Amino acid sequence: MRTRNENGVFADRMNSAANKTRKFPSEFRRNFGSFLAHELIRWANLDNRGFTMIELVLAIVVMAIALPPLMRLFSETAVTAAQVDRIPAAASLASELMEEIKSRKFDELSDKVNGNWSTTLGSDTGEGTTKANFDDVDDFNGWTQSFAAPFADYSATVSVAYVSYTDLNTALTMPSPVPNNWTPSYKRIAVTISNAALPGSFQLVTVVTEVQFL
Ligand SMILES: [Ca+2]
Repeated sequence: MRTRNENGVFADRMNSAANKTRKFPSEFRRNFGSFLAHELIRWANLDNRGFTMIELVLAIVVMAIALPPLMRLFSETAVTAAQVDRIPAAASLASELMEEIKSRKFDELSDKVNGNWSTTLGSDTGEGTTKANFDDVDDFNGWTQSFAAPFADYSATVSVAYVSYTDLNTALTMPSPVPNNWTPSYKRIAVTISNAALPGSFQLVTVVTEVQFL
């Protein structure tokens, strides 16, 4: 005859359920026999155990070691993103100004005097500091300007110098006085764009010669 316990459940059913609960881990491992099963059971057993003090301390130590580099990585990424946005704008502004300079003639003089082109570089008499008055490329030597919004945080400087055809990248210092037949027929134009968010300035350089204006 089947007997019931105080909750009204059959005793033999209770025993059966208890046996299944006790046997479950070993049967589970035997049936599947895998490391994964073992780990699952171990994880399940740990579920209600909570953390020991040593585990908590270790977790804090790991966080303390890992967090600073991670935070630095995030801030560096933000700075780099700001720079990436500004570099194409700087290149575009430099190119625009360079094209404007190159649209002017090679020299104020229409022909050499004593074998020389202009012996001073910069705006000529009557041209002042108004860009619209500039009619040759070296009028822009020493030119500085800012830009209208949304590029108000960019600025430009320009330098123009004679260079020898043997070294187009090295500006020649004008001698004083300038001897006859000294000035080369090449001028190096350097447009430099600056922005406070960029680690360095952006420079665009080209060389022009009087031949292209003939
Ligand atoms: Ca001029």
